[in-house]
Amino acid sequence: MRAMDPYDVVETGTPCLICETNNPKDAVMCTDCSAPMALVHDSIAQEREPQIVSVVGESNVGKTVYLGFLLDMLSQRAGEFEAIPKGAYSIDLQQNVIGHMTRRCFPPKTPMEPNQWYWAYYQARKMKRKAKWFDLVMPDMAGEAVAAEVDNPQTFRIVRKLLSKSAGTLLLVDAGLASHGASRPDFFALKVLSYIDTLFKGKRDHKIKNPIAIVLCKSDYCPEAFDDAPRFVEANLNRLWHLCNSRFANVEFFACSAVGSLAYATARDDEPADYVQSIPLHTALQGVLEPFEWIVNQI
Ligand SMILES: Nc1nc2c(ncn2[C@@H]2O[C@H](COP(=O)(O)OP(=O)(O)OP(=O)(O)O)[C@@H](O)[C@H]2O)c(=O)[nH]1
Ligand SMILES: [Mg+2]
Ligand SMILES: [Zn+2]
Repeated sequence: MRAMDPYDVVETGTPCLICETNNPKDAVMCTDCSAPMALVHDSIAQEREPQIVSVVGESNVGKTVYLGFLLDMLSQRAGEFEAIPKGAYSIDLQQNVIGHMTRRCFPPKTPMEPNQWYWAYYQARKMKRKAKWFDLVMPDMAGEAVAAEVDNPQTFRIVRKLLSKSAGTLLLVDAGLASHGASRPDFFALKVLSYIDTLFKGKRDHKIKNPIAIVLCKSDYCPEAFDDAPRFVEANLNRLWHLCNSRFANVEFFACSAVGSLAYATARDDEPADYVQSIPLHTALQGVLEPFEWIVNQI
């Protein structure tokens, strides 16, 4: 009898949902991109092609906080949706965020290694009779990984795979910084959008049709963003505004905030003197669900 060739196992194994690499049947994570293999098993059980919604933005923009609260709202049947988490791993992200915020601290920074990211897989539908169920996969990427891939394409293949397979994208931008005249949020958003533009190989006269929601995070620092989000973008993120208009057919702008009031803690004796930490005194969610609802209505 021929000894079992390890390559046979790989070839007959399960293809990863994100990067399509064949994995051994009992693999927990994809050997190539680290996406949880439970996504594949759960999606086979649903007999539907899952839709990926990606949340991108610079490090520290507020992706983890946003996604954690969004998933928590969805699982509490907020708005016009009902959503059911598939698999216990889908609850870890919201539990992590809610757990930290109830202790009045923000969750820690997402590690750069994809095998440490949280993934959520939800089954969702509108709360209407006979509304169709669809499956949503939402990973919480690290901003540094997004930046690395955007600056040097192919360095973080998982980011590339996720963005190219996404049915919709939420691009988070730090509105607090932008309102104070910083150009960094504008440039970062511009890089991500031009990356997406090349990824979908849009011809010069064909605009990209994939829905992109521009989410103005930390709008508690600049309440005017809530009054008129497009106007805020035109005034404070002008480069982004122009690229959206010239290359993307399906863009919408939203203001969002997770905290009601903040306190600031300064250095202990053993810490650097310029150390300031913000402490969320209470959560007050504003505009968290709207961008997601809009994306889902477009896909
Ligand atoms: N004022 C205000 N600050 C916020 C809000 N959301 C997040 N922050 C601040 O932004 C910081 C970063 O939030 P995260 O959600 O961890 O950011 P991230 O985009 O996941 O960052 P990476 O994990 O490094 O990619 C938090 O520690 C808070 O200080 C908000 O709604 N309002
Ligand atoms: Mg994070
Ligand atoms: Zn993979």
